[in-house]
Amino acid sequence: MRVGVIGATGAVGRELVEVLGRRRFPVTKLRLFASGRSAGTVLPTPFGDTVIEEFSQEAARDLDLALLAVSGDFAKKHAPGLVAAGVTVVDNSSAFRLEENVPLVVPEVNAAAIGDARLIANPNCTTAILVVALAPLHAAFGIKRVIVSTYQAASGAGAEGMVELERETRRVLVDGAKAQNEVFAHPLAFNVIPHIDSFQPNAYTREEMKVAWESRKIMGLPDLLISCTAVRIPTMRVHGESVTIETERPVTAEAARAVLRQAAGVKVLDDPAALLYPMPLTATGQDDVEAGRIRANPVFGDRGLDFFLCGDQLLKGAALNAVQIAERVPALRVPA
Ligand code: 2RA
Repeated sequence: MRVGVIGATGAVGRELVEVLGRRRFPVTKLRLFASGRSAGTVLPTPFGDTVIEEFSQEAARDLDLALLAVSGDFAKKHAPGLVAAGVTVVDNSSAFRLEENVPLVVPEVNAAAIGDARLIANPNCTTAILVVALAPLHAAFGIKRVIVSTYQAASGAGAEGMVELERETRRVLVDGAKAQNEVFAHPLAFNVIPHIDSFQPNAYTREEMKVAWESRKIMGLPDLLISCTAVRIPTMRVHGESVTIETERPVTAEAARAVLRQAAGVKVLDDPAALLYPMPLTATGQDDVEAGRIRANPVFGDRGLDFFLCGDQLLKGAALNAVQIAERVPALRVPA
């Protein structure tokens, strides 16, 4: 299969190339596209050294699969043209996620939604990490309401965010200087920032609303009551999420643990006596979303649960989920 990664030099683009190799995606030719600035650079990949090309629709139209790790504006401009040329597109941006005729997919939850679509949207990282745990709990206990508070890593702001966190941490520790911010709204080193993406008229941020809008679409629950507070913290690449749910049917921590142990894409790490719970340090580089600190929430009697999730923002939150989607596209299936 001729596979193109568009936005190959970004944090998600680089991870896409690694994931394609690691999952032995049937690539006959890998092409890497980026802006003119990077064109001509040779990148080592699991498929051999590959020269970065400047993107144009003309150059990319003979691909079978295009994995887009670009801005929403770029995706809006170019994805329809690629699809019209017969390319299957998996888009990481928010451009098409809420469009009715574009499936928004987390394969563990709604792979069937892919159908015969040639343009498929990959959800926001925070949403993808959340729904792999919410969906099996909903199937088992019925979810009435969800309250989420996030602890989001610098990687959510791309490679520039990661570079800024590292540089500013050094600046403070090594140079004894004040941190300076360009990518984030405030210095992130030694800080937490309750502000990700733009503020909306309802006083939530767009990141917080994405969690609500996208979870409802993926889970097929348009009326799900869900509220999110999204916070950036000074970690590198794993998003943590503190989740409270109210359920339709009685739930216990033990029953929820049993459900999550069986859930695809989830790894239960929940033994406080052994100091075992989800953490960015253990979830980094892992495909599964870690779930732990599972406990009954007394506010909701026997119908409430608290738990904590950690998922690698660049993997399940982005590149891994995109490749898992591509693996499920019927038109791209390689005959056994
Ligand atoms: C963030 N969720 O963490 C966003 C990235 N898609 O900033």
